[in-house]
Amino acid sequence: MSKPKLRIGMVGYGFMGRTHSNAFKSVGQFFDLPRTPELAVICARDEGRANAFAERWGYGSVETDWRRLIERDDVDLIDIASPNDTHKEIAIAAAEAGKMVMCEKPLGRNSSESRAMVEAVEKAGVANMVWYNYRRVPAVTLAKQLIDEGKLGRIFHYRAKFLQDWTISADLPQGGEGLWRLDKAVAGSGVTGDLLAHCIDTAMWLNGGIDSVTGMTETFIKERPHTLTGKVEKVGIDDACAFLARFENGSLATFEATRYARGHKALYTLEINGENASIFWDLHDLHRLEYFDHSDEGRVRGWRSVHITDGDHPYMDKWWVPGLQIGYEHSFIHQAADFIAGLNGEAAAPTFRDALATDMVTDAVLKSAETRQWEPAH
Ligand code: SOE
Repeated sequence: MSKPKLRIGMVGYGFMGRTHSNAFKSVGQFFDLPRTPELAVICARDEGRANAFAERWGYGSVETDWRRLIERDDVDLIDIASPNDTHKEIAIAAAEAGKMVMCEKPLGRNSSESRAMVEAVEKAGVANMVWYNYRRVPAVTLAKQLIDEGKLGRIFHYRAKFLQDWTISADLPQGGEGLWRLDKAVAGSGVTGDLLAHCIDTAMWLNGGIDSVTGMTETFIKERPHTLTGKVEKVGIDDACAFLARFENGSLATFEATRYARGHKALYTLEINGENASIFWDLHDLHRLEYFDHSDEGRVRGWRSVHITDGDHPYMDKWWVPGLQIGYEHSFIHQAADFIAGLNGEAAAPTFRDALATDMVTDAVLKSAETRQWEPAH
């Protein structure tokens, strides 16, 4: 008997529209799922480009107005991969129309937007999820398993950073396609919502809730031409942010993100130090987990670099043969797989409510950068 379809209505065809489309297109080839995803509709304002995207990825049809997309009864799931200022309105309308909703991170531009989105999906009782994809890099999922099994023992330290260098040029404009992340009105914030949100999502998944934070931010380039208005305008986003955090389990943390770390493109690293063991992971080497186990025999004790390619590593039995690694795009495929599997059982995380918790931490970090005080993070 053929499985029921899961008809996807994708909003947005940028970088994230591509990662999400690829996930839904590939997932059924590798995972046994209760429903078969179908790329039903791509929705974007530019009809010509939307048609070209539909042709390339195999979408059945095109809409240029997301309201029309939501009205369609041949779509089950609305996936929001458009800029941050569109998330709230689309997600709430989709939930009210009874659609499942997936949303690119961060959920809202701030926690009050996110809270309204949480209320809408919970009131409607529709399945929902936010694309914090790094949880589903197999090495990171393995870190979660090791921590949950108690292998690290009591955790003392969590350390994360996400470094980039793509906005150093003062000539780079803000706003418009590809550059909306520099426009506060669209993005909500700079590196705090864009990069630290990833670090915080992973951190709270691995190490539990964050109690309080104190942070500092800087905007190195104060004015930039705006692509849409043509005028030189004040830059409202944070170019760099560093913060300290106390977790509810008593561990201490440092977090840093910047787009001004010359030479680094997407250096997301995390390190966790426990009583019995430590873990280190680096996105630039994402198929490895560095692991130090203090219970090893002293003469051979040291950091091991575990190549995460074996069938007993998370997700890896679905891919190739031991020794052959996978990459960035697979984290989205795993997320799509878990979402679809969760439709027939326990809902997969992070839900909108989980992502609201992340936005509450980013709000607290930005607030503390202004107040110069410690701020509660929940
Ligand atoms: C920014 O450059 C960005 O694309 C983020 O928006 C993504 O969420 C991150 O995964 C990679 O960097």
